[in-house]
Amino acid sequence: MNLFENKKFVVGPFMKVSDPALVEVAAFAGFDFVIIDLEHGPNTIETVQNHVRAAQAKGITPVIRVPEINENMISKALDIGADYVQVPQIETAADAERVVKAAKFFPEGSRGVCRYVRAADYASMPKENYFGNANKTTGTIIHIEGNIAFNNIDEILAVDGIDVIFIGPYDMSQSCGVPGQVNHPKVISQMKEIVEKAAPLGKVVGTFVESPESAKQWIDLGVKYISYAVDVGIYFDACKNIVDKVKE
Ligand code: 3PY
Repeated sequence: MNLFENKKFVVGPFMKVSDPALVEVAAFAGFDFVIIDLEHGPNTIETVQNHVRAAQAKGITPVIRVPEINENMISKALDIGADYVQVPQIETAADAERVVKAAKFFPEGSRGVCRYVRAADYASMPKENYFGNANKTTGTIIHIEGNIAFNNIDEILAVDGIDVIFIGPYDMSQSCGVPGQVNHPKVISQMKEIVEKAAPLGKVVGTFVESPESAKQWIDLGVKYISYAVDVGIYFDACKNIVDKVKE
């Protein structure tokens, strides 16, 4: 897990389509990671195993977004070999601590222990290698996306063991009373405040963007984990561009 090593920022799309071929395509295009989505869309923990394999085979980082704070799903995502687990709807420091506890073995946490899983090469890996390294080779990403989280941001930022603070602009826009208006001044101002508070603490911040201009704007403000659009949206834009040009 060296997603950020020697990189000013990293960029990757959300994957909702169940066919891991699109993960391979994302890797060929040069994305650094993919966020394989279990919160929205049709995927299940069983369908995403091959997305994880495809990402690792092509040298990019598989992140799994689980549907909610759920110890069992966090452990399953890491057991099948995801390098990072991304957890939505974090509201308090206690929520963030729950994520760390579920994702890390002792002493950082109390992740369910099983080595008969892909992450431990199905128990063929020496025990000491697996349990000695798992906490270092996997990471945690948490979503800050509502007013409750925003009001608790100082306590959440103080929690150890979180690798990326991910600001979800869409959920945040809803929480600000302007659903979908991700460029609304109220949303942008909350997002910027989080970025500014995270910087002196050395915390990595991420967010979701849908245009290169928006990606650049957040990168310039110090955001390092750029989640860029969604597989189906990228495909739609490409199709629309072709159709518009051919039919004009
Ligand atoms: C949000 O914008 O709320 C997200 O969770 C990213 O899709």
